[in-house]
Amino acid sequence: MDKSTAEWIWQTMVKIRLFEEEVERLLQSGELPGFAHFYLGQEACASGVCANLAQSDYITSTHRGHGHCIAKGGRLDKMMAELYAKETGYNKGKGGSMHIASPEIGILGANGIVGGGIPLATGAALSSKLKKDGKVTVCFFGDGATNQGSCHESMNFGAAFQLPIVYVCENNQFGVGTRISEVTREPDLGKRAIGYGMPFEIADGQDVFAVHDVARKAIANARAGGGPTMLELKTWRYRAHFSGEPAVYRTKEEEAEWLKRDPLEIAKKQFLDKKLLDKTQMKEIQAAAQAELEAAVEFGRTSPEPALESALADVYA
Ligand SMILES: Cc1ncc(C[n+]2csc(CCOP(=O)(O)OP(=O)(O)O)c2C)c(N)n1
Repeated sequence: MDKSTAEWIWQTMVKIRLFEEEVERLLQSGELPGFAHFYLGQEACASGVCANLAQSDYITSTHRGHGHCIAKGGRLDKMMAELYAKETGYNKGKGGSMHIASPEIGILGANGIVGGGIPLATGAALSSKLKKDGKVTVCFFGDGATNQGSCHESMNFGAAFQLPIVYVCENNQFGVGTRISEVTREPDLGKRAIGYGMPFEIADGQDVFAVHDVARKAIANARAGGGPTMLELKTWRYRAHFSGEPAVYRTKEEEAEWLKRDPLEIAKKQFLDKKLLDKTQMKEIQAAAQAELEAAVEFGRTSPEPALESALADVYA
């Protein structure tokens, strides 16, 4: 990893952490409407993967999508305005947390339907193959989504037609309150790729170097015409499934074990040890991210509400 990539990754991980913590505060205080699925704890996954993408490449995301959006270059102010349901948001305030999309920068959308993004990603990759546009699609999904039919159908299709796509399963161990081991016998979800004749890698999702490494190879291979790869990133969401849910299904002991391996702490140590970043640089990056976040909140707060007459505009179904 070179210094500029390290800088970008640290900036991205910090932005995701600060954004999510702020959204949590704003929801708890009642200032933001609705609820959100926090990406806290999974920062290394989106950051390590997207560090290998160009702006023109595509991603599809999930209900837990803020981290993917930030890592693909989403602006904090337009994201925050969307959460405030304001006209200046990415979806003019009509999408909210689970539907943020920005096709101009390759974000084909978060998705409230579990497994819903996987066929969309596969279709985007098919379009790239037919148009020979050199783009790669990264499809993010959770462990729960691997048991959706759409996942099986899409991965089989992607492999059969050797599409330029990387299927990234962020295995945070739970689908709402269901432990993946209760509903799936094989703990290594990456091995499912064998059934499709697709290569796979299983990596530590808390270690951004490990994530970056497997993603770099898979994305380069897809771009070179080598077809899809499945990545399984073992990770842990710090919060409950969504804001306000009690998370009674996890033990304090396993939570404590995972918290010992915080992705930002691991990254910080490695950046310093490998002399890719120094402490002053890291502090400056953190301060800049904090300032950007504060400006984003102000933008969201003060932006206008969508006009009543626009209620049916951009609504397709
Ligand atoms: C088709 C469908 N079924 C059920 C739900 C309700 N639901 C929302 S999130 C979720 C769990 C998803 O788990 P996973 O894919 O592992 O993602 P994670 O929440 O862990 O990031 C479920 C069942 C839904 N939104 N869509």
